Amino acid sequence: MSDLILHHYPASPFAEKIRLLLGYKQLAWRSVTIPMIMPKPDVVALTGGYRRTPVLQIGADVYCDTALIARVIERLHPAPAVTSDLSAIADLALAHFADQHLFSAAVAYAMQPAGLAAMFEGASRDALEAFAADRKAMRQGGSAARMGLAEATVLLMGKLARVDAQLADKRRFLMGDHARICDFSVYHPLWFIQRAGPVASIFEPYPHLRGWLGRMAAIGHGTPTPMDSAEAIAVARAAAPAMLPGRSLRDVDGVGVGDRVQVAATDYGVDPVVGVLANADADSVAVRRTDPRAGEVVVHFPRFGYRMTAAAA
Ligand SMILES: N[C@@H](CCC(=O)N[C@@H](CS)C(=O)NCC(=O)O)C(=O)O
Repeated sequence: MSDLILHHYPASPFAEKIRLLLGYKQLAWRSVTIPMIMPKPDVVALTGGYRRTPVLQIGADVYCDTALIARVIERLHPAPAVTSDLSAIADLALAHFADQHLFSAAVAYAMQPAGLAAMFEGASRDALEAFAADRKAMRQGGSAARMGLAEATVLLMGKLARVDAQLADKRRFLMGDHARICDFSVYHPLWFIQRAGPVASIFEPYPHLRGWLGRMAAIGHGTPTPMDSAEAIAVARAAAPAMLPGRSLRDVDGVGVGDRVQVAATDYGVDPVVGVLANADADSVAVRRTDPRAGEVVVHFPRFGYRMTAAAA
C-alpha cells in the first residue's frame, strides 16, 4: 500500500485532528511541512488550487478537507474504528458542528489580544501582518464571516459546560469508551485555545473536560517520518491515480464523468480546482488534472461545503 503523506504545519488545528487520528490507528505516515500562508507552490502543484491545511496524498491521489481525509483513513485502516453505523448520524452531526462552529469560535477566542501575544511570541511585526493579510484574503468570496469575540465566548461557555457534563459519568470519550470521529473534531478547536496562553483558563471550571483533553493528547501522532515537498511531488509523478468506478449524478449535478468542471469550497479558501470529472457520488467528487510537475493526479473533495460547476473548455 502507498504511503500516507500528510501535508500540514504544526500549528494547524485541522491538521492536529488528522495527526491524532493517525495516532489513534497507530499508523506510520510521511510528514510534509507546508507554509502557513500563501504562496504554497508545492501544495498547489498537487491540488491545482486548493490551499487549505491539511491535504492527504496517497500516490497520485490528493484528498482535500479533513471530513474526507478522515473517511479515507477509516476505509483504509478500519481498526480501531472511529465511526459506527449505530451512532453515525450523532457522531457526524457533532463532528460537523465542531469543525464549523466550535472551530470558528475557538479561532475568535484564541485570537483575542492575550491569546495572539502568546501564540505569536517572538514573531516579527511583518510576520504578524503577513498572516493577518493572508487570512483576510482567504475569506474573500466565501460565505463564512469571522465570528465576534462575544459570540465566540458565549458559544464556548455553553458548549464546554455540556461537554463536561456529558463526560461526568467517567466515560473515556464523548460517546462512550471508544473514540469516535466527533472526539477528534471537538478536540482540535480546543487544542488551539490551549495553545493560546492565558485564554486557556476558560477550561478551568471543567475537570471532566480537562481529563478528556489529556486523554486525547495522549493518543499522540503515530509514527511520522519527514518528507520533502519536492519528494512528495516526485511520488505523485511516479504513481498512477487509483481506479475509480467512474460514476456520476448528472441529473443532480448537471455535469458527468468526462466533463470539464471546477470545484471550490464555499465557506473560505474558495480557490477553484479545474479538471475533468472522474467520479462523483453522494459523498465526494474526484477531479483529474495534469500538472507540469506532479503529472496526472486525481484531486478528491467531500460534497458538503464544496460547489461543483461546469468549467469552460
Ligand atoms: N473544512 C476544512 C478546513 C481546513 C482549515 O480551515 N484549515 C486551516 C488551518 S487549521 C487553513 O487552511 N488555514 C489556511 C492555510 O493553512 O492556508 C477541513 O476540514 O480540512
